[in-house]
Amino acid sequence: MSRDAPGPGVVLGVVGHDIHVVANRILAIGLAENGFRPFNLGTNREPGDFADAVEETGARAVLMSSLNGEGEKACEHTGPLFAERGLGHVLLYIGGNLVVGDRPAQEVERVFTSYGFHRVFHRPTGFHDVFRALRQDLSDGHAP
Ligand code: B12
Repeated sequence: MSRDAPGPGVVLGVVGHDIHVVANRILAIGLAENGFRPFNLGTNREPGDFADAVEETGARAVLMSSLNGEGEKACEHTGPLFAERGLGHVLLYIGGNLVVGDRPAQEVERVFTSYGFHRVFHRPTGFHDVFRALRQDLSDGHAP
């Protein structure tokens, strides 16, 4: 995806030692078809890789996936890491199968919000709802 293409830049990828790639691919296609400019890092990524990509591309949002149950550990320091690197203005979303076991969605949301994520999508999610939220948060100038 070209840096000069129109639409807000969005970095996406799968965090941790996680190779579940299907949702990531669908999400990338959906973003492009819905007026965003996706930069897809693919699988097996650390939070720092997302920050690197934001610096490189000027993207305004990050969409992380975590499917294999590692997310709770792998994402713990995401918000502070972005803030330390001067990227506190970047919108952080995470989605997937975010924890091991059957825990209430509200509890999962609380955990990942405490890590610095602005929106948390645990388990199956309609991507059109995600794109709508993204558009809204970006047009609000995002300062959740
Ligand atoms: C296919 C699959 C695999 C394939 C992956 C192939 C590939 N390269 O993609 C293989 C066989 C390799 C695999 C391996 C493993 N898997 Co697997 N796998 C699956 C399976 C059957 C389907 C995943 C899938 O592609 N679904 C289709 C996509 C479209 O849906 P999705 O991934 O669920 O994503 C949806 C949402 O989560 C959400 N979403 C996802 N990302 C994001 C991001 C954002 C920002 C948003 C908003 C939304 C969002 O949107 C999507 C649409 O609703 C699931 C079970 C299931 N039925 O879901 C298990 C599952 C994900 N796997 C699981 C596990 C445990 C593993 C292994 C650890 C097993 C093992 N012991 O080896 C390994 C991990 C390997 C690794 N290093 O990551 C568990 C994870 C459990 C957990 N989180 O606690 C699951 C849930 C199975 C289970 N019920 O136990 N797996």
